[in-house]
Amino acid sequence: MLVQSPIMISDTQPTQGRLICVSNRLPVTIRISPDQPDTVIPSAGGLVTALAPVLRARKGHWIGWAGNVAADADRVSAALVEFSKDAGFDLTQVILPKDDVEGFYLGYTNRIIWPLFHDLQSRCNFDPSYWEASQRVETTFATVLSNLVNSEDLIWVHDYHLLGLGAKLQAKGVLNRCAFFLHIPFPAPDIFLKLPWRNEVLSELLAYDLIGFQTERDRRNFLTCLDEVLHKKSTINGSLATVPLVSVQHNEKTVKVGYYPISIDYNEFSELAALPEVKQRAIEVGEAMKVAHLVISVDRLDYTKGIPHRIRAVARMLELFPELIEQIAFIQIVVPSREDVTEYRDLRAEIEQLVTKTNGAYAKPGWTPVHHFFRSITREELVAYYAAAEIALVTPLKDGMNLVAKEFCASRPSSDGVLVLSEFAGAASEFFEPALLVNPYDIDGVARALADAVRMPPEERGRRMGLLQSQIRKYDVHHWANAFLLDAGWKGLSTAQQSNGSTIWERLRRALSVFDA
Ligand code: ADQ
Repeated sequence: MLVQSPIMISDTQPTQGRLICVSNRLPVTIRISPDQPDTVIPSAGGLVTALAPVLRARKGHWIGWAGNVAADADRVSAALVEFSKDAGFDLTQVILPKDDVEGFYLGYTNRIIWPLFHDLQSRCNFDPSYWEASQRVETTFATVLSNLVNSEDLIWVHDYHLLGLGAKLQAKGVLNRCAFFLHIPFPAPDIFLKLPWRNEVLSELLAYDLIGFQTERDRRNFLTCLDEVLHKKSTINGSLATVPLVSVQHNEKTVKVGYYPISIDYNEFSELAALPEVKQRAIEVGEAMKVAHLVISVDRLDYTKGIPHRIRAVARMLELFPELIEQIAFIQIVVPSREDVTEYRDLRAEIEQLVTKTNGAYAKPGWTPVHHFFRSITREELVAYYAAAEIALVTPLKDGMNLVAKEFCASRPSSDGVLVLSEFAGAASEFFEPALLVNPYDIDGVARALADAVRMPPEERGRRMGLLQSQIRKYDVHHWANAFLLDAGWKGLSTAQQSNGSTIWERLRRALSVFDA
């Protein structure tokens, strides 16, 4: 369900076009079946929660591929029109031929950009046909957009699938204000330089008016690559780390480059955690586990999330700290993802083997150390698990942000609990003081951090969790959307939203990581 947000829209909105969001996938899934009515299932992620009210207020538009085969295009369009009436904004599908879906989605995005941008270049396959498919798909997106934008509309492109869309739009004569946000990390130059199309990708990115990254580190990597590959320098006054927005001159225009750590709808999670049925479910989960210390991890099935490393660390903890045997249990919840990609099927098998091996070595009658669920669960159930656990183990090998770290903190029934966090998650740039930071490749280090989390005195846990919660409550997903839209020159924000988008000083303070509890 699309969730109404508390964002207020100003009564006196300046004249301005629509907000057009573009992402690879639409924020809905359409089930087409021969003998049942077609159904539209909205995604319930933070991005939709943040953007839906802004889109609704401006009769906005969301453009993307629906995930269906081209033959179902007419039925998909009809379902989207019907859905748009209730959603309050329009949705338009981009129809992609099967060959392009394979070359673009399975090839370009899954075998080139995703692994490369997560520092896993050995998993890349730089097949030129994948790049060619990406160019065709971006051009198809640009054609759809060029047929529906008005000159005053702001176009906001999301994520690594569509790095070059801004340039394809320009080539079609679409001269609208156009902004881009990268949800995943941007790699350091020695990794990015492996990309055979590095010049093209960087030049095409400069077609956007605003480019947003998750963290200052990602932006620094991008600016260094620009300098090394295209010999383009940014204009900054002061130290890069403390300047929220820098400029790059390109083709007589100014491109703004900023960083905007994405977040969650804090209130949605904390309110769910306060529901009597969710509290009851959390108690049931806790009682069923029959241990003093419950540890939780929640991930999409992905090799960047470090799930095998993490299970090895749990096994190592039991080896190094045998006093924790029968005292601690670890729940790993994995949501199936990209099951059409071989690597993901192999990863699932590897995880299942490691779980079996660990349980085989340590389980005792009435106690199992590792519980592994391979399925998607409802938001309520997820919050109940977060609330039941004492420690969250969030150890991706690399991650743009990692929303699970924030969801765990927002779902705590009180200011208690410990976040053990990978230093390679974007969230670590915000939480390096109150979280226990670990190197996910350091199995002994993660094992010791878990034992430290168990032994941490209650006052210390309360202090740290209090800091985490106040930070996430203040800089929620609405703050993220407002800050980005403000820098993108979007005039449809109310005064309250603009100040929620934060002043330069507030963002500076945040960049310097001064926490206020
Ligand atoms: P993801 O790689 O998908 O996102 P993440 O930020 O952790 O990673 O978000 C995963 C989402 O899936 C969370 O909201 C979580 O609750 C949900 N989820 C996971 N397992 C689930 C399960 N079994 N059942 C139900 N829900 C489950 C990309 C980037 C991240 C970045 C986000 C947002 O890779 O780095 O934080 O985009 O920008």
